[in-house]
Amino acid sequence: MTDKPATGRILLSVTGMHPQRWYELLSRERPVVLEPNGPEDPSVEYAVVWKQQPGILSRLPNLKAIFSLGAGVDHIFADPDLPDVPIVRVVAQNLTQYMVEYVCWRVLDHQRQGRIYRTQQQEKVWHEPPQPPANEVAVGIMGLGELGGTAARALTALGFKVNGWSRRPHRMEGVTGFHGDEGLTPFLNATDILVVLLPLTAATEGIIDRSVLERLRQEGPLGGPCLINAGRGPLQREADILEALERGTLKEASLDVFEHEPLDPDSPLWSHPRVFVTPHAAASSDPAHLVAPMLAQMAAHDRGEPLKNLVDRKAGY
Ligand code: NDP
Ligand code: OXD
Repeated sequence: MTDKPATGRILLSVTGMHPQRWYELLSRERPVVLEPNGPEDPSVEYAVVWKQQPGILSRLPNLKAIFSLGAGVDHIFADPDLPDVPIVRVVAQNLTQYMVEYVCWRVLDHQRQGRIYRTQQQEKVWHEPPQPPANEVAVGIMGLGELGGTAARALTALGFKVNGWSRRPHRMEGVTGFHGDEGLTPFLNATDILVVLLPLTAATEGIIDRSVLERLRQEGPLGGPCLINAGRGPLQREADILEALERGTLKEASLDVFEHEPLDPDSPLWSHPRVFVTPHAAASSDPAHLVAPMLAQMAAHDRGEPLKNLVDRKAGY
């Protein structure tokens, strides 16, 4: 007989991120393992994962739910042997706040000509380039969910014109809403700074391609459209971004995520003068903020209460 603890075990399966702090905080309330005990481990009831080892979750016959260490869950769906249990993703005030800061920082940098000033400073040039005010600049946010929706509110508060594009229709004060395939072209045509906060799904993979970049407003007040991608790297076609920068259909880009991470040292994006690179750091998951709500959800679920922030498996996010 397997000795099953009174409180079910947690399997912590993490790659590309250090598990230590998650392990320490989770184990304060429940036993945590990093590997199932044998080919089938009935003692594990919850899994907490980031890019879990493929197949590992199918070895847990008593698994009740999977918790993602991030807001995105594409890393979970990459597993071909994913068991059919609820998936909970991160929705947390501190993660949303980080993302809103990142988006506002990058939008303001593009609007206020940050790149030009950085170059001028190196060359000791005293010159004021044209500075269109926020209310003349339209920011278009692809993905109006927890992160995109909150960023939209912050940008309207800063005075920007804000457009949003989502799968289903949304009504948000101060935001012009577009949705679905038919809404994409009018949304892009009305956008000077495109902010991508979509999840990576079968429907969104590769969406930021040449055809999308060409449909952005070319005659806007910034002298050309700008792209900010903080969603997922495989949403974008990097060759198309580089080509659009060369052709001038794209003025500048701020990229936090990449088709392959870490970004290859040979990628021309690193040294492109009109690309700003950050290492998938727009909104990091902080165990100090995220572990307590995860453990609380596990306890509530054990008492028969419903799980919150569930992923829609059919939609893939
Ligand atoms: P949500 O699930 O709350 O929102 C997703 C939004 O995308 C929704 O508005 C949804 O539309 C829209 N959407 C999904 N599929 C489509 C589609 N096919 N066409 C049009 N719109 C679509 O996610 P979050 O806001 O919490 O997170 C978004 C993403 O941000 C994550 O999936 C993750 O990839 C990324 N992320 C990146 C981080 C980083 O550090 N770079 C940190 C955290 C997250 P609808 O509202 O109609 O459902
Ligand atoms: C996330 C991320 O999905 O950090 O939370 O990318």
